[in-house]
Amino acid sequence: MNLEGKTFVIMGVANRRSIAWGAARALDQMGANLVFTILNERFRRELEKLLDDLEGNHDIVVECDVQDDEQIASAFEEIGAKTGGIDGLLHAIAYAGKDELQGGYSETSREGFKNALDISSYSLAIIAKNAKKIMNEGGSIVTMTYLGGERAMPNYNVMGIAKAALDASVRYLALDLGADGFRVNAVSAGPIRTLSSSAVGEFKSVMKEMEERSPLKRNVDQLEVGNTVAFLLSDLASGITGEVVHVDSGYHVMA
Ligand code: 0WD
Repeated sequence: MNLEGKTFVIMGVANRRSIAWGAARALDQMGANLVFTILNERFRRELEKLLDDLEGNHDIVVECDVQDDEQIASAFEEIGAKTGGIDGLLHAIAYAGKDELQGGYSETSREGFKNALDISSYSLAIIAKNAKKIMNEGGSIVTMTYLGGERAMPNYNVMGIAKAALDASVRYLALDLGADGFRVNAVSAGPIRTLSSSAVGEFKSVMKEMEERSPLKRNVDQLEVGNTVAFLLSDLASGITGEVVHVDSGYHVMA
């Protein structure tokens, strides 16, 4: 796939293992220009170490904490001014406290619930609001979700509720932004070892079950997920919006 001349914003690279980094590598191989947003300055050093691995244009790195409305607005203004317009965006951001990701869901605190839903679900709406102002014709937004939003899975708890809200947000944003010709979709990835997933209780056993029970009998990796993100960001997916595409070795079809 050739994405030369296209510019995409990547949100959510924490380190080399991040799914967002898998997407960045896939898009870079396809010739796209990339803009990165980071949670805070702490992540800039980590990202800069990785950027040498990319071939294409990736000079713009902007701080954007999705809990800060003003910072989001100024980040997207800056990105718009520096790029002259973007063709799409990957939102690969989620957070829940470690305490909330083990034991029973009924033990979730009000504060933990608010925080998880704010960062992991609401953020897509406010990002869409700001991104649409600088998006070129045919622009596309992709977010990352997980099967735990469709089914009850041990330990995923409040993050499952957040993913269910995120999946519904994809449908409502698809309707909203569709009026301007913009698309909004989600990729539901199988379990992948990253900084975020290491906080989920008994995560190893989830990965083992994928290997044993999924139709492909193996786990997926960041690059496979990234390739699907690239497809949804590209014009090849011009008729797809409001969709959740599972990149999980087919695990979601199993009873
Ligand atoms: O198995 C997995 N790893 C799966 C992940 C399976 C299916 C879906 N996902 C989803 C996650 O829920 C998330 O939405 O993919 C997305 C990316 O997750 P990841 O690549 O597994 O995790 P990670 O490398 O930790 O990146 C997520 C990043 C944060 O990292 P940390 O570890 O510091 O929480 O999200 C960013 C941050 O860089 N982030 C924020 N960015 C802006 N503002 C914020 C924030 N407030 N909070 C977290």
